[in-house]
Amino acid sequence: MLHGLVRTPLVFTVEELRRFPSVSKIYFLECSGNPVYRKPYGKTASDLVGLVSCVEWTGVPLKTLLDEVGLEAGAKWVIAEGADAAAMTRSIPIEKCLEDALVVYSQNGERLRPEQGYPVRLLLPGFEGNMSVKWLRRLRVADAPVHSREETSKYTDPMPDGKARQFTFYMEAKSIITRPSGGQKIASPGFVEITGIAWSGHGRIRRVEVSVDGGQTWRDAALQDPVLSRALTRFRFPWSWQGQAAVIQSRATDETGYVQPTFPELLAVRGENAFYHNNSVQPWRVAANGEVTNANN
Ligand SMILES: Nc1nc2c(c(=O)[nH]1)N[C@H]1C(S)=C(S)[C@@H](COP(=O)(O)O)O[C@H]1N2
Ligand SMILES: [Mo]
Repeated sequence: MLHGLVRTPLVFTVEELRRFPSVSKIYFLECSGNPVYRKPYGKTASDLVGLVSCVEWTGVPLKTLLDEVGLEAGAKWVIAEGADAAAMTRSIPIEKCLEDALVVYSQNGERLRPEQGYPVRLLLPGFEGNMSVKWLRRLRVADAPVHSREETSKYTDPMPDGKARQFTFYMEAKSIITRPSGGQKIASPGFVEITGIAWSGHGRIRRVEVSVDGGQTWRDAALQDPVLSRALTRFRFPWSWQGQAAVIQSRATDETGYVQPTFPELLAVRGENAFYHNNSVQPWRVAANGEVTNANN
């Protein structure tokens, strides 16, 4: 159902939704609690940033549906409601709804799986995963946000001054080395290809740098084409490892010029009480015997 500040409210079935012109787009989807902010951190790349995915989504631009019903004056937010027992609800600014929000029914060419929101979910490219409401049953156009549980008690960011940031939608630029990474072991000294993924909710990844000396010096990694907006980007970096103990890490820069921060840099701004939106650089410790562990632990 699409109703609220619209000229012609619309109740439609999934089959009717699928009669609209469709688009297929590749986007990442990441939980903003990926990883949680506080130590102790996990052991592996999957423990640390496993709550991210990147697939081809198929559905209808939300703009097409909003054009169909006609927005009335004062339409500033769209309130999306899920059909789960919690009726999970989020408020989405109208600008995002008209820019690139999708109402999707397929993922990688197959219908959404039950756990991904079958039959229909919202997909907000680059915004925190929580806002991509699954099992979507209602979109209400409104002049103000609803201040639901997920945008007050959850998914807000407590700051050192005791106030909290609300509506921190964007997932900022981030990267992680996935090989070699925590839990893995380099078999013997010699050539090692360092590789990983980078992404940004603000658009394309422009650059990924890798350091193999604990952050003293950085060099550019190669980005694998195509580098898509708001999608995971693979990077690769050749390393000649002589069997010494080392700390390796990657840092991403996106098309806005924003550079991924270190954890101490994040801590200096956000303080100790933050929880979501930890996009800090992930250092891995390589021991002389080739074992790789989380250098933050
Ligand atoms: N209706 C509904 N939608 C939801 C959720 C939920 O609990 N209920 N979880 C959200 C959260 S917190 C995230 S991170 C993403 C995860 O999407 P995925 O399971 O497809 O990775 O879905 C979001 N959409
Ligand atoms: Mo999440």
